[in-house]
Amino acid sequence: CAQSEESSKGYPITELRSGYDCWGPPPLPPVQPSSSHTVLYKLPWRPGQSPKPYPTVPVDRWDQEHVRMPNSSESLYPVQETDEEKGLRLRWELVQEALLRSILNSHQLESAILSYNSRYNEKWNFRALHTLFDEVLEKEEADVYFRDVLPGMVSLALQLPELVTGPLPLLRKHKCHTVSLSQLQIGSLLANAFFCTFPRRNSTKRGSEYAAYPDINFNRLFQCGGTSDSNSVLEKLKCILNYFRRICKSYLGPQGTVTFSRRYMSPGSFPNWGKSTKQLPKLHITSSGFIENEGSGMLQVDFANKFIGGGVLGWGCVQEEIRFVVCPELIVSRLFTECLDNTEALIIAGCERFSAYTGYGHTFEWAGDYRDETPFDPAGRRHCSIVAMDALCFGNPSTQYNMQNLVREVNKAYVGFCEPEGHEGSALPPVATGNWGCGAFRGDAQLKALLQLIAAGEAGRALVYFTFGDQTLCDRIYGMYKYLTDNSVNVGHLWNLLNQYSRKILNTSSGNVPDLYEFLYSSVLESFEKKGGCFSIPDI
Ligand code: AR6
Repeated sequence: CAQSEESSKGYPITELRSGYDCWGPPPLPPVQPSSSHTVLYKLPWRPGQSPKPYPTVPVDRWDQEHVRMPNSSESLYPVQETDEEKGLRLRWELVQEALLRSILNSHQLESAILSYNSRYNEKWNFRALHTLFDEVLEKEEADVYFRDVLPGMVSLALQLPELVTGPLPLLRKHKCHTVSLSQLQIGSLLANAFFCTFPRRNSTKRGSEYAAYPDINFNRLFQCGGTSDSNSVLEKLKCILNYFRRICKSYLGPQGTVTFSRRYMSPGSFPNWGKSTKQLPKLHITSSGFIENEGSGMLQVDFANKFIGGGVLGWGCVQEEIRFVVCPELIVSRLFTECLDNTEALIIAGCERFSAYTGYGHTFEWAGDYRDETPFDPAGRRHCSIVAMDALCFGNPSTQYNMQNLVREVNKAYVGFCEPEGHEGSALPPVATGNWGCGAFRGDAQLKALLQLIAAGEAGRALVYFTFGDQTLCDRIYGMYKYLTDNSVNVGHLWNLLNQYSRKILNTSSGNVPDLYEFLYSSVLESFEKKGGCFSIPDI
């Protein structure tokens, strides 16, 4: 089953796709309101029109279970009424007054935003935003933005009370809960985030109400300027502006829907890895291509931070942040997703891609508008499913082979890959992944590939692995995979071998740590010889 192209190995991608019809069902529960699924628009979804908000009569909740909305009647802000007197005003009135004034450049935008965030007058700066509009964009382009795009963004932000009429639940730790929103509702929420209107979200200090949530107001991104790293921040801003330009320009607005599903498994409910008799999954591995392109129609892994989106609203510009700026609807998950614990993942189905890009990290650049032709499912979601799973970040990479860490990582991958309720028995699309946890988080890709194979094998779905241009890694992982499968090593057996390796390095002085793959080759060979067989290690 090896492929003809040198850069790709394993099962042909077409064969892996043929297991499910065309795009396959998204691995998510259907959109059906219930106690564990909040739907903030009217069902059923109809193509060609933007879904109407639900409920019809707005409900305002100002509590710890829901997002505190900027337009809540309980959202008050201190204002200096006279020289001596301070008073409280409705924050939403302040927002409306500020944003409805004429805003013709980034400096006026800064003043508007600070007028309802006056506590941060001395703390925030808008360096990146000013650099973009004063120095990077042509004057004509900047003028067009303030003349044509910004008013649309203001209008979208200020329609929040009419567009998001129901309380938006927080997706809290250790609770499986799903939220479905229309793309238009997400646009309005994100426009509010851009204008920094979300109350109680400006302090990330320990003990503050939202300390366990990612930040959502865009002020941190606006101030990431003035260093040699700021170029990628400016490019990220271009992606975001392109998103707003697109959704504000379209006459009907975006018409689809997006579902965000927090998945939690209690630590006691995971498979007993050492006892599993499941086969290793089918694997396609390639050094060319990207998860978000060639992984279309598959469950695409977001190499996440436990604070979803990681540094998207700051300096970060690696896999997760790039995905979030080219598909900005993902950013709204930061508004309501508490940081992920060890046995949790977030699945996002339906988001649209708006921008093309080139480069990575410091070389990242916005490469223009992107028209996403992905078809919709019957519930209005684009057939694009992303699973956010945060690997462990290893200060000292040698600790990644500790049993406790292996368990943590395999469980994390499993909670992301496993069959969602309601889909039992249906063929699940493959997982599109790669060097998860092996860039910023300093993991060993050879190990992580095996852990992901174990989790995918147990979950009963194929793995499509992108090594991001690394042909040697592609050959090595495939060589190991072929060796294991040729020798009928299954999930449980492989897990036990990793366990042995973990014990071995624990008892070895640091200089003499054996290479993981060498260890596996010789261990499998030993057990094979014991059974009277003879098998040679591939030469790679
Ligand atoms: N497709 C396939 N592989 C990719 C792609 C892509 N589009 N982009 C990168 N890679 P990294 P981590 C490969 O560092 O180590 C963020 O800040 C490439 O080989 O993004 O899990 C998050 O918010 C790259 O080195 O993931 C977290 O805070 C490798 O994937 C943190 O980084 C790992 O990408 C997560 O770090």
